Amino acid sequence: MKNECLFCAIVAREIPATVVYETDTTLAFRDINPHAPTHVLVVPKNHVRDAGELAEAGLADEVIKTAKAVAVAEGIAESGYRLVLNTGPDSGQSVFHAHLHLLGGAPLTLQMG
Ligand code: DGP
Repeated sequence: MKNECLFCAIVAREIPATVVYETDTTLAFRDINPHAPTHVLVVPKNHVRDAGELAEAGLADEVIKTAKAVAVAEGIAESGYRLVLNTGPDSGQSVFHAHLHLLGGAPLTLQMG
């Protein structure tokens, strides 16, 4: 893989992923280890490290709009869904290319930790 960043490599199609939606600036693909019937990651195509950098780059709106479009396409916009942006080590962020988790398709419980 040419890109050292895993999600940059997915954006560049250097490694496979199940892409469900794409815009000029964002890509949405299924999480490899789903925690809900629908578990999609929405990433900016440009590399930013975390939620703070995402906002500073002016990309947060576009990422959330893409998540909404995925929720509509997945048929969960009305039943509801959860959006999560893990940021930094204590959050459990494991891939340091900002990614918005979109979780839904069943009632979710809130687990801390
Ligand atoms: P986080 O803990 O917030 O950094 O979440 C990273 C997510 O990325 C985690 O839920 C699993 C997912 N993931 C890790 N490697 C891959 C991969 O190679 N492909 C896909 N589709 N998802 C991955």
